[in-house]
This record gives sequence, C-alpha cells and structure tokens, in this order.
Amino acid sequence: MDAQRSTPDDGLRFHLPSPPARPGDRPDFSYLPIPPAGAVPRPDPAVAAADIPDYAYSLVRVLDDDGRAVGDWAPSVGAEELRAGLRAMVLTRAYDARMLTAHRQGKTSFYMQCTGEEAFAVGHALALRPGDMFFPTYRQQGWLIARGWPLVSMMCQVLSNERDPLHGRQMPIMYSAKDVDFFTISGNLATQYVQAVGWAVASSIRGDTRIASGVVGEGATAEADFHHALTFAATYRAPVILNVVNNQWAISTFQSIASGEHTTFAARAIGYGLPALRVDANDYLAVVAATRWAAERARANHGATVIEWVTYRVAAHSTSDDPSRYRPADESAAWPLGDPIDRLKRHLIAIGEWSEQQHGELVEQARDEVRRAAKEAEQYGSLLDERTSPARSIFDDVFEELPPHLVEQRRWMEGLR
Ligand SMILES: Cc1ncc(C[n+]2csc(CCOP(=O)(O)OP(=O)(O)O)c2C)c(N)n1
Repeated sequence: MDAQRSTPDDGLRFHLPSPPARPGDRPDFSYLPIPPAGAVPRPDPAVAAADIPDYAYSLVRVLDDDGRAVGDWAPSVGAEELRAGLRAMVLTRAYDARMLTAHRQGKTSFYMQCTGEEAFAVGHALALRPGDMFFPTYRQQGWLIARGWPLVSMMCQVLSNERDPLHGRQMPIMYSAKDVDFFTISGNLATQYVQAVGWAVASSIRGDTRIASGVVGEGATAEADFHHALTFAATYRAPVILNVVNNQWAISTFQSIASGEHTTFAARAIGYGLPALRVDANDYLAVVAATRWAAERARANHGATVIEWVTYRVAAHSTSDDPSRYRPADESAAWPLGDPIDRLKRHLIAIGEWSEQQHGELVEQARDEVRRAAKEAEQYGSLLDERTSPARSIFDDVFEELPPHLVEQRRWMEGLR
C-alpha cells in the first residue's frame, strides 16, 4: 500500500520483509497458494527448461486429502517400498526424539532435529540409486536411516565418544558416511552445493552413470555458492539435482529475508536456463516422483534440475534455539501441508496396505530400536564421562602424512601428560 502511494518526492524508505505472524499472532500461511493434488501435469523429463517456467511457481502434489495418489505424477511404488519409506521416517523421528533427550541429559553438546521434513531425505534416499552421491545439509539424517547406516554409529558421532567414526573432530550431527553415498557434512552453509556440481561433472567426464544430488536450505540460497553451483551446473549440463529445502525459516529468519517475498526459490533456476520443479515435500509420493524425474533427466544427459521442496521446520532450529521467541507457538499445527508421516500412513491405509494398529506397533518398534541402539552407543562414552577418541588422534588426517611440525606438536602435547 505505502509503496503504491509513494511519489518520487516522498523520500526513500528502507524495505525490510517481515514474517506474516509473530509470537502471539495467528499463524498465517495465506502467502502460500496450494493447488489440489494431481493438478500439475508431468512433463517429459527431456523437456527444455524454457518450456516449463510455470513449474517454478506451482506445486507438484500427489496425495490428496483422503490419502489417495492422484494425477500423472503418482509414481508406481510397491506397498513394500512404501512401508520401507514409512518405517525410515518413523525411525528418523524416534531417533531425533532420543537425541534431543540425550542433549537435555548433558550427554552431547548439540543436536538438530528434522521434524516435519523426513519425507524429503527418506524419499530421496530410496528413489536414487546406490552410487549416486548425496551432498546433504545437517537436516537429512533420514537419508542415513533409510539407507540402513547403523544407528549406533550415528549416535556415537553425536556423543563424540570412543567409537565416534569421526574421532570427535566434528560437531555432533555433522556425519560422514561414504559407504551410503552421504558426503561429509560441513558447518559452512552451501559449500556442498558447488561440490555436488563438481562431483557430477567428474562423473560425466568419466562417462559414468552415477549422478549427484546437493541440498541447501532456503536461507542458504543467499550464499554465493548457491549461484556458483547453478552457473556451473547449467554451463556443463551437469548430472546433478539441486535441491532447496524451503522449510520457511533460517533460524529466526523468515524465508522472505532470503528473498522469498515476491517469488519462489525454484524460480531462481529460470535465469540460469535450468528447469525447476516446486514440490510438496510433506507428500512422500511427490518426493519420490520428482526425484525420479530429475534423476532420469540427469542420467539421460539433459542436465541439472532445481527442485524447491516446500515444507515446514516443525522443531527448533537446533538445541541452541528457542522458536517461541520469533514465531507463533501453534504455527506448525497450522501448516497447511500436514505431517509427512501421517500423510503416508493414511495413504497406505487408504489402499488397504496398513492399519492404525500396525502403525502403532511400528512406532513402538522404532522407539525400542532407538532405545537399544542408544544403550549400546552410550557404553562407548558420552560427554558425561568424557570417554572420547585419544587426544593424540587430533593430529591424524590433517594431511595424508603427518608433517614434521605436527609430529613435533604431538610429541610436545604428550610430554605435557
Ligand atoms: C557460511 C555460514 N553462515 C552462517 C552460518 C550459521 N547458520 C547455521 S544454520 C543457519 C541457517 C540456515 O538456514 P536454512 O539454509 O534455511 O536451513 P535450515 O536450517 O532451515 O534447514 C545459519 C545462518 C553457517 N553455518 N555458515
């Protein structure tokens, strides 16, 4: 309104986008138009980017309000595979709950949950092939769980204990799991995005069949590496999927501050000549379908796809954050795309492949599995008993071979003991 009334002589005004609702306000998601499931047609994966610009402003959705899979994006996925996805999401949520408790008990220094965002990591992990390389952020623990990486190893990393696969050198949750195609997490936002493109280019130079997939949050799209990645992906037609997980918040910063106020994050792709999809990320079937589409495109040498995954960060940003300070307490309950676990559960029930009772049992089993893994992991130490990797190991792996000055420093350190 004010902007429209302004005349050139009024003087300039600084514009600062603000979230639609603050603590105490009613949650307001009217900024997010939601087309019905099945409304968006599925283009051929060989389509030219210039022919599908409207996909950057729409929303691919498969599961309707009754849990039915509708429209031509509905992927063919067997019931057993769907149950595997559901199981991995439920296990991820149980794992998060347990590690949050471990933090509250002082067993670890830090933790980050992915509550509400489980479908992206799990669906992506199961829709890509073993050998495709995933360049995650810190919020895709669901990939590790879906790919069967041991819960005990994940926990030992979070507890920084004697069996921590990274020897206590990384902050909790910055996993690295080469054997399940999960690239080492870095604390520096968006760096993995360019690395994913480079990995994909290398795969194409070698004439391989493996593709890469990189992830940033919508906040991290403001980093320069995001733009470098899109430029190089477009130039070399890299076989890479460039994912933006838009969970509406970057810590206390609403997505409009990362320039989501007048456009979408998917629309960033258009200026680079890359195709974009915008997808309901709380819809497990849409996650699988869009991942398959982009993977097929990449494998057939049509190049990169940018996918904005629309979701909501239900939990706090991390254990160092208190979201009640900057957003309404009931905002996640008002999120219009629902809960990804609940939606897949309802789908499986609707097609006669699941029941409330089976679901209850699954939740219980997941809790048990996590409890057992935690008991085992804690035997190898936690912050409470300071049983960590030996101090001398801090010098290992700085370089491939220990150079003389580090040999010297290690000797000096050991002399102190
Ligand atoms: C280069 C860099 N700048 C700032 C930070 C601090 N930081 C950590 S997480 C975060 C917010 C990221 O938000 P988003 O990309 O939306 O991902 P989300 O946490 O919502 O999954 C920030 C600013 C960082 N880790 N690295």
